[in-house]
Amino acid sequence: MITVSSSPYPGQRPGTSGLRQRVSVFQQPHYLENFVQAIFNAVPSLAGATLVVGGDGRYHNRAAIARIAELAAGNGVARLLVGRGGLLSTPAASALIRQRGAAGGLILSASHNPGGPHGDFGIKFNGANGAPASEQTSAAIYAASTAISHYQLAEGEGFDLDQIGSSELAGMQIEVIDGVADYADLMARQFDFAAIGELLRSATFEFYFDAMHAITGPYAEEIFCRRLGASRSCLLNATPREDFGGGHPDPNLAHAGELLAAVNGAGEWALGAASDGDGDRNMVVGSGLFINPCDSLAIIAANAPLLAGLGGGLRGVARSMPTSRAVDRVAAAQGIRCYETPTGWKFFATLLDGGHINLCGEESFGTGADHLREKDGLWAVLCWLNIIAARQLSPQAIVEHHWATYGRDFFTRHDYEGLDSDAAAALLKRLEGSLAELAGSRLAGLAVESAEQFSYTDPVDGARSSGQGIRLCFADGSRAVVRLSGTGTSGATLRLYFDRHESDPARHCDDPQRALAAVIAASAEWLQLERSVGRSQPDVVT
Ligand code: VG1
Ligand code: CO
Repeated sequence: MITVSSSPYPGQRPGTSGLRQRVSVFQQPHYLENFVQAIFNAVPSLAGATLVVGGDGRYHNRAAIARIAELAAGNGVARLLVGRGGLLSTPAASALIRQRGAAGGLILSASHNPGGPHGDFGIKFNGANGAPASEQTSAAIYAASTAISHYQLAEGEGFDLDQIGSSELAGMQIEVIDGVADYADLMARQFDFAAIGELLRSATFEFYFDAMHAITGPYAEEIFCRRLGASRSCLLNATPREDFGGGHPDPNLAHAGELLAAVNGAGEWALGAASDGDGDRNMVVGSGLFINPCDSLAIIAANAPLLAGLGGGLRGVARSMPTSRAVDRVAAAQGIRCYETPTGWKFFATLLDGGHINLCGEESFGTGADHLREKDGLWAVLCWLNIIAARQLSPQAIVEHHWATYGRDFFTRHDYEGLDSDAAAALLKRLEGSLAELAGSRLAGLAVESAEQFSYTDPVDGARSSGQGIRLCFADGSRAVVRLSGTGTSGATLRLYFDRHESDPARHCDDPQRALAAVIAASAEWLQLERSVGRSQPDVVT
């Protein structure tokens, strides 16, 4: 056993359940060690217990796992469960923690952030329920990281990350397992694999899945090709690469060009899907049809009785605050409750644990359910395949039928990336200061009904979270939400969200930007972005 002295460091952003930084920052001496030791200090239940570790395969994954094994043994972990090749998708890790009774897991990923030696790396800590660390645990880890004086290592011979089997390191058992099989078994229990298999093998249906050279490739191959009989040619970019092939593993219209080209070239009976770096998010598209994640959540909710994993119906649903209110309408029709939470999956986890909901989602392409405690990209794609197979309707017809029943919630998100952090913080401060005088005023002709900072009290554990995004509600029913991203690693990212419900199908239009033009103009007048952060156009429009 070796004890290395070390000094406090301000690595983790307070209030976040993990650490996300440039690879070069992680490669500094003691940096990763400090954070992982802070986790062991803050979560004493890990000693003597099982710990899961795996990542999305990005650069530095293997080196980090080798070091984490030494730290785990040095801190008395009894058993380390590692995905073969060091690979585990975020949802698969969450499931594994739950299935194997682990006390927690370390997921090595910076999700959608680019990888490679010049890209980003990250470590997330999930607790015994498989969910991202709660606000309280995150705060305890942060506090431990500012008070750290040393870390403990057990040095031993390295173990073979690519070979399934058991080995030992200073009394700790290391088990390298097949991370894909358990997850595929879990999916087989959630869906009607016979019906989906028939759909995927039929000549009239075309399916494409883009793994974006990130973690979901091996999972997609096992599930779609080996178990469901789809042709191997339905998979795009299915080999995990340390730099994601130089791409940006973010499933959105800006970054999934290859997928969009394939699906748009197919007929109405086609579905395309993509996942992000660590496999927790999803995008689904039809031919010439973008299904926004808020609508996707609502459509899954409306079709829940068709999905075995949702137990024949819904207990309750939840969405993050900036997500459109499309799912609220489905909940109202079914007489169940819809919870509105701050952005981030940990807020859904307590509602799932408490049995209040069994379906939830975010506008940022995250959808999930009660089967584990993370958002789950492949699960959402399987929902769509199952719904199409059960209803024998094309994606287009399913979406149109939904809008005809519930009306349509137009939604868009505008991201301004790489802003000067001080300028962005000053902007948010100025906006907050102007909230009181906004209510009752008009912006670009639109009457403001209310303007507030969103706060949330967890109905299960009573924890209070404030400052979760500024929300303006207008008299015509539209909303604008402003918040700063918590996941970027360079400068600040400002996210603006807009939504508006349209009940008259005759007034539907194909372009959400046009449908939301009035509320976009109103918030532009308020934000004055050109003046405050020197930008007039967003970098990414979803
Ligand atoms: C973004 C999304 C948020 C999501 C988070 C983690 O956060 O907006 O909805 O939960 O990423 O997703 P932010 O703070 O940048 O807006 V991921 O795929 O990192 O696991
Ligand atoms: Co992710």
